[in-house]
Amino acid sequence: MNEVTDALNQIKEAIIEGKYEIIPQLLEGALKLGSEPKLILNEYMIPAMTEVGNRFEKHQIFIPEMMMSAKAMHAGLQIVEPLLSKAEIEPSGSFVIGTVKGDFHDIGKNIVAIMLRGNGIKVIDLGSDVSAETFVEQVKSHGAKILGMSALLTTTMMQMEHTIQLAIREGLRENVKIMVGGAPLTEGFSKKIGADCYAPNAGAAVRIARSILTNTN
Ligand code: B12
Repeated sequence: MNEVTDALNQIKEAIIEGKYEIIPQLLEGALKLGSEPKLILNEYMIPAMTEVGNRFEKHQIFIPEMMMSAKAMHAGLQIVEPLLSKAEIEPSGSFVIGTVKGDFHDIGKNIVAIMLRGNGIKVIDLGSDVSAETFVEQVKSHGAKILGMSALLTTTMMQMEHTIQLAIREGLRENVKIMVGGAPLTEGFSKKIGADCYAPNAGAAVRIARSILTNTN
């Protein structure tokens, strides 16, 4: 294994093992060796979290380990984000994003936000555990063209429908495109609840958002 691949695999391993203290040092090393931030994120950091999920599902790890991995992922995202944003093109519209009420999973939502920002889109990130009322209020006050909602739990997915229904009641639905995502979602579910689009990953989210913003500008 060459030096670069070895450095990248160490990052993946450190996230899986939840060794957040060594993440900055490992990332700096990989970047010094010339690794692209986007490649580190897409090919090593995100797959590390997928592996964490697999191990949790097989009862090989438990919540405390999962939390350590999430902490390591956050430490890595803080370093990678400014580097990805350097590729910024001109802003083309605003995108309100958040994880739905009752759901504290924010890693995937943060990655989507980072990638959108890196593609010149103004993002208003409401964080996690966001109520339908807050989503609707924030879309109104920012005049956002897209609302993105994330859910990682089957028990919180239905919050998306509540938000869409509230947007309809508030007369906002015609002005905003609604995009949904998160591991348990499907295209069919997104159609069923009346969303405009579903994206299975951050790359697709960026592609769809750019096309919406280009067509509505
Ligand atoms: C890390 C993690 C946690 C961390 C979260 C830390 C954090 N700050 O986010 C902690 C430890 C806190 C946690 C807690 C819990 N978790 Co958890 N968690 C995970 C885990 C391992 C990884 C999630 C993750 O970060 N994935 C990596 C990211 C990059 O992927 P992603 O989120 O899917 O995002 C991508 C796409 O989905 C998409 N996307 C995501 N959001 C959006 C939004 C938009 C708008 C778009 C367009 C696209 C998009 O783009 C992203 C990037 O490509 C998953 C397992 C899994 N396989 O998903 C379980 C998992 C989601 N958790 C689960 C459970 C059960 C829980 C708990 C209920 C456990 C408990 N008993 O307490 C609690 C719930 C707490 C709460 N109320 O939210 C279950 C859910 C099962 C279900 N059917 O609902 C899973 C699937 C594990 C399992 N296999 O059982 N968890």
